[in-house]
Amino acid sequence: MDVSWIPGNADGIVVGLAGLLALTGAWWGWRSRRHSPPQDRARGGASTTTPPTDTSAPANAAPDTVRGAPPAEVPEDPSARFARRTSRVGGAFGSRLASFFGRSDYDDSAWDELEEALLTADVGSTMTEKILLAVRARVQGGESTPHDAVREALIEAMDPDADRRLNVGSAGAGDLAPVLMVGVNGVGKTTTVGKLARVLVAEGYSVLLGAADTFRAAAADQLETWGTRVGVVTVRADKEGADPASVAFEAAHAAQEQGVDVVLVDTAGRLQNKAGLMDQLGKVARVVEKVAPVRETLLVLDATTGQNGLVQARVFAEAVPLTGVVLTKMDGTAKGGIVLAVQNSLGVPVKFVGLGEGVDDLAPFDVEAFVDGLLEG
Ligand SMILES: Nc1nc2c(ncn2[C@@H]2O[C@H](COP(=O)(O)OP(=O)(O)O)[C@@H](O)[C@H]2O)c(=O)[nH]1
Ligand SMILES: [Mg+2]
Repeated sequence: MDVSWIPGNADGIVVGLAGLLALTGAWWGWRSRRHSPPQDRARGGASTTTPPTDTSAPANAAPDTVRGAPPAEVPEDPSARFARRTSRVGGAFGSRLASFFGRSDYDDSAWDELEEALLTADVGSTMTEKILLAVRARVQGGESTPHDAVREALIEAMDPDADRRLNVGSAGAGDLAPVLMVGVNGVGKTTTVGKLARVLVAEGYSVLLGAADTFRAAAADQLETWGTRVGVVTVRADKEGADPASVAFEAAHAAQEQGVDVVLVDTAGRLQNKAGLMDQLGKVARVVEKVAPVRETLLVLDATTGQNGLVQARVFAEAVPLTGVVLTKMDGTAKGGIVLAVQNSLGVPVKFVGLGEGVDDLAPFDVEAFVDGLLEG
């Protein structure tokens, strides 16, 4: 999938969505005549929500929504999202840097100022050291201005050549790509599943959600509400405390049977200890693999937790092989430097950033745009 965001301009999206609506309606109509109801297919305590042709509104949905119906709203224009992104991530870091750039003399106190700005932004000590060395060499060697030197050093430190595309194949190919969303409780996994489903649907992918956080019924309700909002089916357990792995399997299995492109599996983060975490996530991944190879395991991290989030991140990285990071709540922190620390520590790229609680508040991570946002403050 190309994560250069939703292609085309707003007009194109409107026309595209109208076409998609018509096609999806026809396809589901054909499917529902051809297949047994999803409840009949569900096994092991998991059930599938009513497909989009059912017009009965779920209890937890807004009154004007139809369960599983294609999205009624048109996604936000990518350029508007981009503007919000760059205006939200700079903040305090940007103003500290502005003071550094405005100096007339680049003596020791200048380098201390830059070091403090980087450390306060959660860049982490290792990366701060590297960036300082690179900036000093460029400025003292007369190669570039302090502004350009910092910009270049930040871009370099963010691994600009890393592949940040989501590995989910082509839209409409029906070659199932399972994506697991992992991370501790409250970081934004369920919200990210919803937003990501929205992006994929807008790009023409067929998507199914799996509610493998079975600790609380409310967790599955929350995911199902997102499914309704973005127009995709959710497979969930009938009861609280069901086996997360069996729900994950049911979701992948239903997606495979229905020729769906991507199954997004939401998992629980309420795990008492590392052994329990490894055991449960490992099991979820293994059962999904029985249906199709897991293409992405995305670790969701709350950017506002700063360096503490890195400790959690390492535990997850030991439990399952990660393929990317989603940094949420970047709208609520001036510590954008955490992106560098996370990548450096885990060795996997940040693929998306969360910029709010809204349906369009997920942006693909773009190194240059991000660094410019940081520098603008
Ligand atoms: N401001 C902000 N809030 C977010 C973002 N992502 C998630 N949240 C909020 O964080 C809270 C926890 O999210 P949830 O998806 O339930 O986390 P989970 O426990 O990991 O599934 C909810 O109130 C979300 O609305 C984000 O990017 N920005
Ligand atoms: Mg959740």
